[in-house]
Amino acid sequence: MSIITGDKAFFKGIGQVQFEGRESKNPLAFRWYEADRVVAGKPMKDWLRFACAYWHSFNGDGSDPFGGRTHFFPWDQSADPLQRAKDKMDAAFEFMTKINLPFYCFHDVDLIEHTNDIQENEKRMSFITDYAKQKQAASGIELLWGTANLFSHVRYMNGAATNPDFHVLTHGAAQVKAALDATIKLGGSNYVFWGGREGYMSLLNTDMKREQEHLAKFLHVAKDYGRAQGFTGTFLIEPKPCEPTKHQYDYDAATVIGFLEHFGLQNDFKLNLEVNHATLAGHTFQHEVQVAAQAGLLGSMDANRGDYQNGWDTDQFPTSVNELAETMLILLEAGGLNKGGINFDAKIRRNSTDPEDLFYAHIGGMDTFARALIVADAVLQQSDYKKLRQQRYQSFDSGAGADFEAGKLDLVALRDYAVANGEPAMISGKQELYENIINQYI
Ligand code: XUL
Ligand code: CO
Repeated sequence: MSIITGDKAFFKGIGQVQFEGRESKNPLAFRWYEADRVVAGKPMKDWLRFACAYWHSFNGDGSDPFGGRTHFFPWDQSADPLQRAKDKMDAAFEFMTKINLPFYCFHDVDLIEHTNDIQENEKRMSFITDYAKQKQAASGIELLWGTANLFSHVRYMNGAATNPDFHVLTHGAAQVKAALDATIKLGGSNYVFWGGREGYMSLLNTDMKREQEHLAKFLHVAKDYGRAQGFTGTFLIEPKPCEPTKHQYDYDAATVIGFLEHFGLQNDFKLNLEVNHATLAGHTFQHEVQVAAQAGLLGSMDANRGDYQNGWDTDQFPTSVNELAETMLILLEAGGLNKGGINFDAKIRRNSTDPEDLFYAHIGGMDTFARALIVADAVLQQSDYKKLRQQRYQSFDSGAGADFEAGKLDLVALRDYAVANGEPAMISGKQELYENIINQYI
């Protein structure tokens, strides 16, 4: 990969970020993320498949509901929207190259500004994806997933695929078609649906059954179109319980799995799980990953964290090795993400206003995941963790317990066993021991 220097550089003075090891004092170096280091049989980069989220890193301007922009970055200065889009893409590829991020993810409107003219938008998408194709070829960076933003435009205030007005639904379809075309053109591994406004603000004005059926039909036609165009990647649904809607239909992993199976979508769709969305649903991220993994529907991850003192989606960069180590245990046992990856759906704070803050944020996130992966692998390889968990269930390994698992015992037989064997002995769950094992390897 060539390093952008001189006048053309947006991140002047920042060179290639390297792995320097645990003792390094260089804030622009990795302490744990060593792309080619082999962990559990394959290089770290293949387990983690990190991606940059275009919207937070290159569109985010620091504004919040209480104040306007605080981030004034040099790639959004041109008066011409096409030139602005190219400048932003130059900045994005410079950043990703310098920090060694192998993938990126986008919404259609992140790549290039959209108008209210569908055909003009299609032309713009074609223009900017031509440019992205060149940038990908020159850098080796790939597209992890594309998606359409069906939640920001005023027309989507009552939803897109679940809008009570069919006309609005068709505009959503036009955007999904163009975003799918773009994803296919750029060789994307996945295509994401996050239904920020696919839900309700009040049940009083909502025919929930009809809206959910519309959502399923919409996903079917999108999937059929993608497959007809030769898309072999995975379609992903990203659960979130609320925000911006009061209740989102893709509430959490279990809800989405039930929906996919009910509407016959489970063979083409998997889940893209996001840390802070899990927390908002009242779950740990580990819980969501486990639910998806055991259903064979673990697709990809959006990495971030919330704030335990408040209840909205703060999209901060991950920093807790302890929490992520628990997630990595599940990921390792599930065999990885296959075509998925770990997308930093996280933003630097409103008052983090220097270009290098974007580097610190991603270095922190990548190092935290790398360290968590190493810890989880050590726990699985070196400790009694797996053995202890397995032993908790040993009463099902033979005898009547095994007969029960094999479906050989009816309710009366179970009752008779209880009578014959009296009161069970107390067996400790040993939670503190398990918690200590994780800490022992950090
Ligand atoms: C919103 C969110 C989205 C999706 C893509 O909470 O996570 O950015 O990841 O639409
Ligand atoms: Co997300």
